[in-house]
Amino acid sequence: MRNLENKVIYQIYPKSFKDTTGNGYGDIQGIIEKLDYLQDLGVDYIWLSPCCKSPQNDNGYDISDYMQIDELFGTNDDYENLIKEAKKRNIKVMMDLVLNHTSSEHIWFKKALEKDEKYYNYYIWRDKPNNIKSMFGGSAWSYSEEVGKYYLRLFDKTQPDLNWENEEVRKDLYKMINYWINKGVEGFRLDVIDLIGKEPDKMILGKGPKFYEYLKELNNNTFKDKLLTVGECWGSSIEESYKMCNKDGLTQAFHFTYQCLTNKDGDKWNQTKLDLSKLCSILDTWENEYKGIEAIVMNNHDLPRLISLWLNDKEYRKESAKLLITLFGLLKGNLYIYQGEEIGMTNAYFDNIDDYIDVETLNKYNELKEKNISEDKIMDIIKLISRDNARVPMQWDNIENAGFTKGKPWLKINKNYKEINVAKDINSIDSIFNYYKNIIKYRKENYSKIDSKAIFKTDGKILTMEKDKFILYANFSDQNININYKGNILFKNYNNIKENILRAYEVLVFSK
Ligand code: TEU
Repeated sequence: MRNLENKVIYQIYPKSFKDTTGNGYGDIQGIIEKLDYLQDLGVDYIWLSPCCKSPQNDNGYDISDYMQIDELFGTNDDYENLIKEAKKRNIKVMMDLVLNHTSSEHIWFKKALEKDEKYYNYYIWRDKPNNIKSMFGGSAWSYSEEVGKYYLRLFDKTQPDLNWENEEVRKDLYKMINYWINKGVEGFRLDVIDLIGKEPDKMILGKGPKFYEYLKELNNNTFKDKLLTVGECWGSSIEESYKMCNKDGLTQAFHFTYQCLTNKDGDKWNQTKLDLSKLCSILDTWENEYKGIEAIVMNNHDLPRLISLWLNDKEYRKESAKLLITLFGLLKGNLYIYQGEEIGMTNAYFDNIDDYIDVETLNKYNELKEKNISEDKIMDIIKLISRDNARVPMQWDNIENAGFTKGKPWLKINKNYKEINVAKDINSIDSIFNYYKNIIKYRKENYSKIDSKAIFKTDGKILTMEKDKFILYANFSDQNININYKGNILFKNYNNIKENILRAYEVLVFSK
């Protein structure tokens, strides 16, 4: 493997990371200011969610100019300065590539609306829509009065899908990627990359017939198997992920199998209880069968905070956060950390729909209102699942606006910032931050002990993971449970250990 294994990648949502101008939005200068903090944590890469020019209808995943950094975040020079400053700290920059669609504000789409033949064929037009649904609710087809046809948009109506069958589209995208590689970007996260092979007339969306061919061409014209690339491929099986992760494709893929475990029948708006036996089976497959590099990820900008979804983010918040990073931090592959999880940030749980901004959330709210579901019932699921939960500003301090901005934050600050913030955690020896640092340090110094066969077991409350050199016990329940354990303690998430008892949300790791 191209020594791209056992890396720690820290995902930054630039809009919510650190504002240095007082306009209420995070910016690139703010990231530069926090590079020492990230170096102290021990990260190898920073993955920035998109900063290119965008009308922000989908917070930057609707790009109107791939070559221009949006002034909301700064300038192209700022981005190049970030790459330089990060490099000084042995941190590489990973760019978020949105290749499946552009913004409707992109010049290509504007020309398409003017019926410019070349750019008309950059998108997917039909006289009549079929019943493909958008990921954000409703039909995936929108009618253009200017063109007199429908265009495909698997996300928001302002995010028209690109026509990857058109070689001109692919060439323009490769040119753009190489521009950023030449600027010093050394990694790429590829947004919904499995959708580029779609065949809408056959109702094929993910991993279509030409997907692997496009992936090979993309890789051979840009990354050339030298850079760390991770594809976002919701619901990919181990076989599909394995098939796309090789020298002709990606380094690794986000499959989101375990993160979606509590989605009832695949519907995240319909939650069910965490089934530890299913978690064990997924982890067993990824740890023992998958030959590629697993992308270990608990949180991101689209998911509710995992300690809020799976465990107890109130009375046992610290124990819960440490339990999860102990289990996931001792898995093989690359470890992805989403901003704020290293200090145990939780869901924001905003009570009022007016406090939400996410297009997916607002569409879901309106859809459920139309079904005459009560406001309380709708808000209960939105408070748990909305993507805005993970997008609230980073909590740096206990001062106004959590030290994120001197202006009015674009999205409300989580009201628990006075108790949960970086300044407090950095200075507390048994904090979640310092626990994350220790897990990351252990990975760097003992990866051979992690990179071994794993045996997973569970009784429905306690999950055990046994590797050659250590055994982990994690109590996912709020009860005290008797167990027999022995060995030298390697990690614990309480200040002490109790003889043969595993307490609520307690995790213990013993070296063998
Ligand atoms: O996400 C793809 C996607 O399908 C999820 O965002 C969606 O919310 C799903 O329900 C998972 O909860 C990528 C980006 O990560 C996301 O932020 C963008 O909104 C989307 O693509 C469109 O670019």
